[in-house]
Amino acid sequence: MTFAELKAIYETPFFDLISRGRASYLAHWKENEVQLCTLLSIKTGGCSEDCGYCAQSARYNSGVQRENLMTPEAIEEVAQRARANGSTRFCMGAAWKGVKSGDPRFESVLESVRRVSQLGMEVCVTLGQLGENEAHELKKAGVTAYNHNIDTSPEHYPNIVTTHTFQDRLNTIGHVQKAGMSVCCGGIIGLGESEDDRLKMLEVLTNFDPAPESVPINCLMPMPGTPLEDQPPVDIFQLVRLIATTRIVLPKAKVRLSAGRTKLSREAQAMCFFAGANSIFYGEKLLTAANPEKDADHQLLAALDLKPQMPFQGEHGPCSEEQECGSKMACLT
Ligand code: SAM
Ligand code: DTB
Ligand code: SF4
Repeated sequence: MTFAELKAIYETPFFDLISRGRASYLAHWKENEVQLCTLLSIKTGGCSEDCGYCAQSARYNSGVQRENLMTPEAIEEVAQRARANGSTRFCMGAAWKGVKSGDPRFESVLESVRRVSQLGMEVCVTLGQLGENEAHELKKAGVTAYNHNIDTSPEHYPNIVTTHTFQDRLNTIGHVQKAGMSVCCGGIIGLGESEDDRLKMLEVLTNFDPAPESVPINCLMPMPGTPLEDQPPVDIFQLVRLIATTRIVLPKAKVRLSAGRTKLSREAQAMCFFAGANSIFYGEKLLTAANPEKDADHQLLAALDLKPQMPFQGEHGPCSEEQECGSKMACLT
């Protein structure tokens, strides 16, 4: 899609826009289901990159302590608990610029992926840059989706990150697509960008081939010590507009209401779900930043008559055919 087309949708009168978002959601998804995803930071802090929003960059005094890569055993334990708590997707994040085949740390991540994929949840990883080989190895180990955000528009990106380029991000996404993994790619709002920048980001996402399977929309969590620590909060109606626009132009994607929910009221989150968001990160912690309490999320979903997506039946293994829901896993229904 073009920027002009996206802008025309985004500028639709607010209530018409969210009604269109809801209609697009209902046409493509089972009514009133929200996917719960658990996020685990398997390697925290000490990252070489200078992403201006990130508490895990070694360049900023954010108070985040550098930790070693978690063992496959420890990761598997957390994944088992996540499944027991109703998560159907387990996402492992590492504070790395990227990974290289043959590196023992990458081999260890592959082993973790093999173990988690046996549990019957969708397996997502976000490890930074990948080449073709690394992408193939991850796919072979059982990764469902690779998360690699473009974060903002190509124009604004160099104001936020200087240690790698927007094109580097696209190259990794190309390798992920070529290896046959689903792409989870979205961005952050609240980085000092304009609303046009957000639509330019969406323009890039709508031109991916194949389309992204999941689009996380993060609101900046301003992390102490980072260059963006004093950014003002995002306007809720701008967030809802962006979610509705994303739902309309990428109707089959999971639109994930990601970082920043601790700053949103229940009413604000309800509006995001109405506009088309159908997935959240679930559990008290994101990677290093706070997330709502589990009980609060259960209460919110119950109050809105939203059901967590049904768990997958691990023992039946991956489904050979892509289902309407976009997942490649066998589900209970
Ligand atoms: N190092 C890998 C990378 O950069 O792709 C994986 C981890 S990185 C923390 C994953 C994503 O988290 C980033 O692309 C960004 O969208 C999001 N993120 C990081 N810090 C954030 C913050 N303070 N607020 C909102 N989103 C954030
Ligand atoms: C994504 O888009 N958001 C998640 C996940 N993908 C890896 C990460 C959010 C991180 C928020 C900041 C933190 O916890 O440090
Ligand atoms: Fe490193 Fe990823 Fe944080 Fe950037 S966003 S500093 S690459 S962990």
